[in-house]
Amino acid sequence: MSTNPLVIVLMGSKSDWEVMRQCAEMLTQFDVAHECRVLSAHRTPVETAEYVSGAEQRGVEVVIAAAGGAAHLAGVCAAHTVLPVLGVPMESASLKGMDSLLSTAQMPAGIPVGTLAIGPAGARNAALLAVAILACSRPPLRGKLKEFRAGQRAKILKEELK
Ligand code: RP5
Repeated sequence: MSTNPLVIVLMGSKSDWEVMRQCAEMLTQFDVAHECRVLSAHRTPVETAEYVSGAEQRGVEVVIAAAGGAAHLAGVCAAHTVLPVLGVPMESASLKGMDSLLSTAQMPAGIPVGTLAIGPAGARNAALLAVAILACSRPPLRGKLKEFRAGQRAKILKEELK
């Protein structure tokens, strides 16, 4: 789904895709047009800056950026746009994602990154938060979000422990 994306989903490596596809799937579930790309803050710094700088002009409203280690992709994205940037820390081999979490969350004042949880929960919640942001000016989307919450509630309430 990539025609006139409202949300762009960036990740620092294809190795992040297994987790970040859950973000894309959630956006698809809400029929939110999005575009997913691998772009790295340190391996493709120029291309990352160009892509994110041009996002607003393309009609993008939310940027989601996922990275592992101290790669700091979300912060770099936020430096190049005033669109809301949501960061998803990827679980890393050596520090289990604590490095990713801190490099994404601990932005100095002035350039914010809304940081989600490490890994799959963060990937899914980034999509849900993007939907909530978009829903501020799209009542039908807000309706879908309420339906989603109602579905979760119903699922919990019918659980039986045997
Ligand atoms: C980061 O480095 C990526 O976001 C990824 O999580 C991590 C490892 O990348 P690969 O070495 O698997 O490409 O930039």
